[in-house]
Amino acid sequence: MAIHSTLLLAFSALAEALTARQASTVNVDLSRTYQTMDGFGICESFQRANQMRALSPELQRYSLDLLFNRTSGAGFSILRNGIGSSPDSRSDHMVSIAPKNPGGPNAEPIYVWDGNDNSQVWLSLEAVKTYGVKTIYANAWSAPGYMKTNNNDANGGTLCGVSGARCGSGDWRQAYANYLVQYITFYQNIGVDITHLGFLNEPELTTSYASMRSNGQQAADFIKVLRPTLDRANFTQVKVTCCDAEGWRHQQSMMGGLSSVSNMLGTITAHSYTSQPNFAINTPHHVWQTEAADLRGPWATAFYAYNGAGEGLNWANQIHTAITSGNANAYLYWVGIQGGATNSKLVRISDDKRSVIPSKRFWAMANWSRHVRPGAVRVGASGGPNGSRVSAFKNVDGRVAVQVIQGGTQSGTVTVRVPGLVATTAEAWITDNNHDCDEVAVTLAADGASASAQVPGRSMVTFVLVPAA
Ligand SMILES: *C1O[C@H](CO)[C@@H](O)[C@H](O)[C@H]1NC(C)=O
Ligand SMILES: *[C@@H]1O[C@H](CO)[C@@H](O)[C@H](O)[C@H]1NC(C)=O
Ligand SMILES: *[C@@H]1O[C@H](CO)[C@@H](O)[C@H](O)[C@H]1NC(C)=O
Ligand SMILES: *[C@@H]1O[C@H](CO)[C@@H](O)[C@H](O)[C@H]1NC(C)=O
Repeated sequence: MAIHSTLLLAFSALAEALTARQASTVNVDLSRTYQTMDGFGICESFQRANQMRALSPELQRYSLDLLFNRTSGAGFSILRNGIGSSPDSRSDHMVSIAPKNPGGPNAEPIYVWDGNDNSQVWLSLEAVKTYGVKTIYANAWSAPGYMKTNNNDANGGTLCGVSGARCGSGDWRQAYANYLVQYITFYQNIGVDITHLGFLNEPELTTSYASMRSNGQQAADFIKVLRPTLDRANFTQVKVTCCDAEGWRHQQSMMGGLSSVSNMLGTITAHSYTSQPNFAINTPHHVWQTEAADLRGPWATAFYAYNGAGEGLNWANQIHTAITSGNANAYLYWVGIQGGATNSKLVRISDDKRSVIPSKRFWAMANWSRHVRPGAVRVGASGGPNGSRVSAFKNVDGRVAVQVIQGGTQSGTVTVRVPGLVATTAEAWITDNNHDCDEVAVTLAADGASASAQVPGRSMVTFVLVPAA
């Protein structure tokens, strides 16, 4: 009996070993094209950029490299900044550029620009000037309190003047549009071009911090004023975003109300908290997943332990879903770098502020961001090892990047085939429990149309096939 079960165990271990090492092929179809990517990014609003800036010069540079460097970090291509609405800078408040009510919507506004904007000016200048980031998304969580029905930039309330929001002080839509244009003018003056402008954040939610309610129709009522105001100020290239809803489904529900201003809209934006980006929002515009995070923590650094909410493999898969099922053109995590014990950020500043610790979530996202550059077109990809998910992109420079996320335990040789491509070099990069975007051995076939590398279980491997220049 004892011998029998030992034999059985040995046999099943052998069978597992046999199935666990299998060769497989990923077939890439360059003629099947999907969305064009705008990039990957993070946010350092609510004074998080101040935390980065307070680090020692060495850690500051290390942090900036982690976020924006394409060879040593994630090479993020989108920075989302917060446009302040608060009357003060207490706690983590973002102070408004017009903190005082000038007396009414038609009174001359009293702008106060400190040139710092909670260190977001510093961060934006580094991103743009040092690392060549081209996409800066400025996003307001609320209008200043005096422009709203509740006379407070926090606790919900609605912009005075949109449907169903009448205020004794009048219609503040034009004043709010002027205010947003003034904010991006301050940035233009220091050499930072804001490319995307949002005026709402999670508008279905009332919170104790900056928040403003809006439905789709009310958002349209404001966009009708904002778009021409931007155009008159020569900001014709700046794209108006809407609406950073808390979940993908809620954003879909706002699309009907926005239909009358579709030609004034630039980019549709939504978060992943109350519903996942696992279907395509019905719109002709680009769609960005602008905020996702495991908000509860506790701080996790593993790529794979038990598929916990903060683990790298989990996030590699979430990004895959947003891009391949949600048709997202961009993917942003909530915070890039800050202190504290939750997974609301990708990289943690230690409590003694003497170290900066990237999680595997960070490296998983780096895997996407480094190789899927702005302008890359998603192309057909199928096959791959059992248990894996695959995707492929053709970059503007001709490089083909193929992601193999092996969520299962099977290990083996994976061959990526790209008929029609003649690559002269190939690279492969692995992220797993033991690697952070490390280069692995890869074999390029003589015809330049396929490359092979080992893909271990519970890993993400990115293949890059580089055609002749
Ligand atoms: C993804 O990140 C990991 C680090 O965790 C790294 O080893 C791997 O090479 C990266 N993959 C790509 C495609 O960059
Ligand atoms: C990015 O990192 C590499 C490697 O550490 C370094 O050589 C390069 O100067 C960095 N790039 C920038 C723009 O700082
Ligand atoms: C916008 O550009 C036009 C043409 O270059 C110029 O005449 C006008 O003064 C500009 N307006 C503003 C507000 O900068
Ligand atoms: C794929 O993996 C699943 C479990 O992960 C297993 O049940 C199935 O037999 C495997 N298929 C092949 C073809 O290996």
